[in-house]
Amino acid sequence: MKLIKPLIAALAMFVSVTALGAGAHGDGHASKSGEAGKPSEASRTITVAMYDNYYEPESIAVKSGETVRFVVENKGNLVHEFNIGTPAMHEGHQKEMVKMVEHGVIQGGKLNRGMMSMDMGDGQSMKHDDPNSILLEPGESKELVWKFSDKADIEFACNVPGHYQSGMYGNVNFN
Ligand SMILES: [Cu+2]
Repeated sequence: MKLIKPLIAALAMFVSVTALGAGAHGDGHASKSGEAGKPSEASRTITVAMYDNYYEPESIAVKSGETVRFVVENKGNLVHEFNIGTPAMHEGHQKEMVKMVEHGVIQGGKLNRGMMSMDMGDGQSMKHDDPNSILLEPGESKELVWKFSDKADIEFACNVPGHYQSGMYGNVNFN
């Protein structure tokens, strides 16, 4: 039974890290993060690489009202998300993504896309098709066009359980 102790230690660590992270940014501040942008209105392209567990670049600067085309590449070994939202939005989404892991939709480096359209029994599915977010397996790449309508407290973040807590988020600075 040599395996059990380290496993319990790892689990305990995960739980305490998760508890620490929850509410760290939860100021209840309900500002909007912008809206889906039109590709024809994008002023420029920003390439974002996702690793285990951080982004490159670590932060971005935009102008109020600017539309940006993001090319997001997963260069890590785990499933990662690129989600543009307020800290409160990320906190809410993290709870949904815990369910995706519990149901086996996300398994480390694998994304079970077939399961994402399944009804989870409560009329909800795990489609994960919000316009402010993309979820990628290792090696995948996808585009997202976003309009930063108004200056607000916005972060891009990965809400796969444990990733935000280990630092996988970056600031959107308005200039
Ligand atoms: Cu991640």
